[in-house]
Amino acid sequence: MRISSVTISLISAPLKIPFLTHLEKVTKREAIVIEVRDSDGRIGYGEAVPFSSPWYTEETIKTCWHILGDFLIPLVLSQPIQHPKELVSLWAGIRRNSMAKSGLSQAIWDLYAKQEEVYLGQLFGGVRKTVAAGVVIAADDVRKALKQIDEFATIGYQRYKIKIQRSTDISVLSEIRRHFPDIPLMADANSSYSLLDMEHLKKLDEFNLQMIEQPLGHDDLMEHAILQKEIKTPICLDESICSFHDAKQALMLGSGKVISIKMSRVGGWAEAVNIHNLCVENEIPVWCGGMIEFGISKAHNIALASLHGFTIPGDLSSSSRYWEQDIVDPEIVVKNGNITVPDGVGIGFEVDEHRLQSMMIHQQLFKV
Ligand code: OSB
Ligand code: MG
Repeated sequence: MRISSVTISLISAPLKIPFLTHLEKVTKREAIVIEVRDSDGRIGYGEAVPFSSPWYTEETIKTCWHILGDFLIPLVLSQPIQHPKELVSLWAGIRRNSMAKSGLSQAIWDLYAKQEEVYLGQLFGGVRKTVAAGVVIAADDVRKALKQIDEFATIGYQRYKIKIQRSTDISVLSEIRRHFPDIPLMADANSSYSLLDMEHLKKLDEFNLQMIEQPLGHDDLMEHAILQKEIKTPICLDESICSFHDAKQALMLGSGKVISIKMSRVGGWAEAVNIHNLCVENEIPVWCGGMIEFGISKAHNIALASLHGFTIPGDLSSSSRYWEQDIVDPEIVVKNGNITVPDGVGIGFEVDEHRLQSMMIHQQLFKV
């Protein structure tokens, strides 16, 4: 498919408001923007979304830069690629490093869709004209959380996900339910509990949560299966699902009732779509998870969430949720609780190269 060069750019921007979990406080976000060019001047865009430190997955901005520059990009440039489906076998010898793979996979699929002159989502059978928007509340304290819910409610978000932890969960959830008895609410624990907390976790059934995300170990499937038998609230797996194989095992074990699919966590488009298809076959609902990302990654998420198995509102929020200014044009907006799926070619959004330049820390060019 005629790839002539690849550029990787480290960008950085402050978040409008800090994003707090029991694991980390994010105030500034770095990401790696990947541009894949063909000889006709088309550009495919991807965004690798590891954090600056390895608190969510083991990858970091630096490991990702290294894997892209020293392994993945040289492989892609060293031989002709007919179709982006070939990336899976091309990268089979490189273990894990999913976020690096995902970023490059995004850029190559975007370029391919532009060469074929179709919307990216359409290549995977995307059917939705709009995707349901959901927002994450990760505030310093419950007062700020309530204020944020109030503000986001004016935009009509269809789902609110609150970050919880063992020490404050009951008081935070009680306050939220006191003020907002009926909002569609779920909680994300980012592995704040262990099986020793079983009796405590049963108490969370009272809060009418749509689901609880990743209550136990980040790499666990077995204990989640034990927990799911004891609590009514559906468990949704996030960190535990890093591959199609993980998803298959989770279904075999009954580790949860819902899966959050993040293409960055599973290594790119092909793996994400395979997990989606597996879940559809097994009647497991899925939603699209977020990574506090810029507009390129968000645009890929919107295309992914246009597939029919994405029946639950995901972490799909507007550009303005995190950024004063995003790098895509037009910016991503939520209207009446929905985001319109674009119908242009590729990711369907332009990238504002000027704005990208203004956020740039450094850049590296790779040629055939
Ligand atoms: O656990 O889902 C998570 C963001 C960064 C890292 C991990 C998680 C999150 C979110 C999604 O909760 C936030 C978003 O992109 O809106
Ligand atoms: Mg999560």
